[in-house]
Amino acid sequence: MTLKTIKAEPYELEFDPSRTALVMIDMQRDFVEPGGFGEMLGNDVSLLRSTIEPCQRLLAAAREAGLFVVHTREGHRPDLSDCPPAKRLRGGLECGIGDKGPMGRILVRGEYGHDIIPELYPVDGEPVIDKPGKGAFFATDLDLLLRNREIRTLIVCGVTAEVCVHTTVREANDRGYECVVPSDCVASYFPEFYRVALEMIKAQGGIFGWVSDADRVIEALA
Ligand code: TIU
Repeated sequence: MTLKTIKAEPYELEFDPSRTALVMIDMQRDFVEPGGFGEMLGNDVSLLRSTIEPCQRLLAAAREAGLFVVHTREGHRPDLSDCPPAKRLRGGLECGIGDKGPMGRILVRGEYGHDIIPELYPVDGEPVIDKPGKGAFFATDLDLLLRNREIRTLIVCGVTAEVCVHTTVREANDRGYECVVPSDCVASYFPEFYRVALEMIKAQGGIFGWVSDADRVIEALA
């Protein structure tokens, strides 16, 4: 076992690459691409698209270093039987979960908009976790996959910082994983939420984990 060190806040993080996973959260067309669900709701997707290039670099470095790479997608079965009515009805949207949106039915598995953007598409052997909630551990087998590989450290990337990334980091923290979030590999539609989401992770001595960036994580993986 060779331990490596990521320069991060609030302090350096030691990790064992053979027990570390890269978790790419919900880099789906409907959240990230112009013309998708996110933009239809009035959001500026360019704020999210800035993560694509650093995520690509980090994903390449992680694959090169032999890290376990996992992708997630938020979405539901076509009959919506796994979508809580509270989630489906929230916001009273004219076009919400399950409805026909600009890129297919919103947050429904198998639809074009639900899939991962081509720039970050999984390669053979990389599991894709389809999750009905915001957190990647809720009602999925992610924890089982990670424990079977004795994974201890998670590098968590994706969107959005304060919603699915944060929920996943909090779930992982309570399950005993150490999480590091590269700041340029996560984003929010709300700049203030992005800033505070990262502050909240590293406050109080790293209450939920560590914050670093793509370059410093890549340097550590080299
Ligand atoms: N993936 C994820 O964060 N899902 C969301 O619904 N995010 C929002 O910010 N709305």
